[in-house]
Amino acid sequence: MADQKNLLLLFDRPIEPIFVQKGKDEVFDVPDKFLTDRYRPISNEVQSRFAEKVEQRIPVRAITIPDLRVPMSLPRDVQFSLFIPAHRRIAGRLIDIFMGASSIDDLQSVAVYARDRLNPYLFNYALSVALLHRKDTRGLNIPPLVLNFPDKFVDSRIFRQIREEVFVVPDGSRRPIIIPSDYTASDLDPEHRLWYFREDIGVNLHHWHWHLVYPFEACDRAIVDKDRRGELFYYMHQQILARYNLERFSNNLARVLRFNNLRDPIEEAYFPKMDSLVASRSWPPRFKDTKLSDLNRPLDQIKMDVSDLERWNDRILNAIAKGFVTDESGNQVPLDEVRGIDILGNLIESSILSPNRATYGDLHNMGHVFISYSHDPDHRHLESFGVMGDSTTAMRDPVFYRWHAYIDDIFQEHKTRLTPYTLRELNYPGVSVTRVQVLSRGSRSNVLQTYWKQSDVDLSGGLDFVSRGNVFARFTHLQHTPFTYTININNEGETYRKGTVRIFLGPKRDETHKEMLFKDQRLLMVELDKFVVSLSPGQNTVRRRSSESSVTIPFEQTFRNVDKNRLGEDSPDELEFNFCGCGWPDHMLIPKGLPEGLCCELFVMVSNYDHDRIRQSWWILCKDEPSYCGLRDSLYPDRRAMGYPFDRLARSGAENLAQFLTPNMKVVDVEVRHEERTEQLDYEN
Ligand code: CUO
Repeated sequence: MADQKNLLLLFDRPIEPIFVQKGKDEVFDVPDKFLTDRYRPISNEVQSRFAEKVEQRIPVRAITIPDLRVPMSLPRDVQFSLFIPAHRRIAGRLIDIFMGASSIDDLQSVAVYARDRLNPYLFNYALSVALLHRKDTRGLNIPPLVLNFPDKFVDSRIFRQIREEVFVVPDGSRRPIIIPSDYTASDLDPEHRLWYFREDIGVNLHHWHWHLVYPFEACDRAIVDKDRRGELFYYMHQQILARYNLERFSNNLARVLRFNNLRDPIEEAYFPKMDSLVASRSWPPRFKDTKLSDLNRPLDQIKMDVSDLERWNDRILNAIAKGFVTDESGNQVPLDEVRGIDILGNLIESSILSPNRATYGDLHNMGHVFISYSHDPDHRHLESFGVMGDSTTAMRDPVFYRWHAYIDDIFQEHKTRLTPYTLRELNYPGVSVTRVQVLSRGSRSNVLQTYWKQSDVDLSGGLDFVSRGNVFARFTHLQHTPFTYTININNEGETYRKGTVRIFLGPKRDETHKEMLFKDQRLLMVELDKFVVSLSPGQNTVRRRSSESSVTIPFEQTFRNVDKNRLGEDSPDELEFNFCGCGWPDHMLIPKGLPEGLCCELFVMVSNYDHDRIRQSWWILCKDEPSYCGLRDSLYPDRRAMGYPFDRLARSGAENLAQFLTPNMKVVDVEVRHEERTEQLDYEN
């Protein structure tokens, strides 16, 4: 029987033919009839040439291959985008084919056959989704995309240097290639101050991974239909915005402006400076003040007007105002406190779970498409889409945040209509938080520190047609000093009680240095952690390390390599690694501070676990509750609305955070100080 781990080798060096050495020392024994027309006539020569030097040959059974005409209709050398409806349908068909293979053996055969015939991005996406959702491949770690498609993450200039290093210097003596840390614009562009957030490899990997775990379209509805996935779409993106806005404050920029008038020129320009290795073309830029135009791109089967977006928007807002959406059969589906946000998430994104795509359309996805084609709306220049057209690259562009601020605003239209939480709902009688402190190594209490750090990522799995061996790229990213929360909680009862500790960080003042009102601040509260505690009667001291956060995954997990950093094979840990593998990168947990300190408020709440608990049909082991990513095959592990207690407006009389507090909550002032230093790596490292 085929080893499921060999499937991961199919991701390796995506443009090199399938029979070329994969991984460290392995080669697929490809049946002759599986070879493409170019290589079949010379199969003996090419196969033996690459098989000679390797240790392990992987047998591939020659089975009857399902009909691949639909996936093959996408050329191999074009960009692939899930936002484009025609591409989604193609991907859905391919996912279906991979899901339908009756065994690992068959899946390997189909994938080996398909690999050199399909668009490499499409192949990577569909196989990743299938491996994440098949029962028999649950333990596999999908390699982070940067390892196989580094061209989607870094400055294209480094590839020439890498080729030289790999060609000239033997493996073992190679030096890491430095990725410039600040290369897409100059300081003339104020938006460029946020380069370290928008262009962070870990941030973009998080977004890629999230959309992999939560596809919005597949022929098999079960792949899409996950517990509260619409709400999670809203919440995860809302949190990205909150984080981005906090970063803007620490860069003396105002909150991001919604892109709500689709006829307005987009002031922000973006020049990605990346080349697609598959399409052999540069990612197109967007110039300042570009406007959206009606789209007519027959090749992508898109003919749509800006007014279509506006119409969908109006219908959605209308539904929110009325408090219900109308499904395809004409039934009214209420947008209530419990299900409303989830329905809206699926409707606005939109996913196939939308109650009525014909009426409410495909607003968020097509917004990405309109923006990403704004430079060539009728394809007269034969240009592909810009970075906004791909969830892997979209977060690099300042307009991503403007678009999502607009999308979030629609969600907030619904949220602000909900009845504010009452004192009774918020309080946990008999439980009070008496003191909160954070301590970071080498700092005063309640001071957090950020600085720059260099790290390496091995790009060898993404470099086609170069010699073997490792080749590292060295990049600079934000980092914070690890810290610990100490929370004193008083349980006035006489028995043990359980509580959910919810920790958020938000700005103390707005961009004009005014103290914030609750209605504004709640949108900027960044979730840092959420965990369950057992409280014995009397005083309890809870200590929690920042690295334990339910929001983040450690650096090694974000950048994990197929061969390295594996947990125990087939252990429950490994089974959940992929879901736990989806998470905000730990190095971006805390926003970059200011040299003089960015004034923030740290909010801690202990809510009654009896009201939060979800009864899972079976318990899955994940390091913690993954706040932004959910749990595989399980319910979201918190009954409360995502973002609770900041997801609604405050009760009347609570104008600011201090007035909002109940005894089971506490706020402390925290400063984030940024030190302008870079923790360098030695060349030997
Ligand atoms: Cu994640 Cu717009 O959804 O990019």
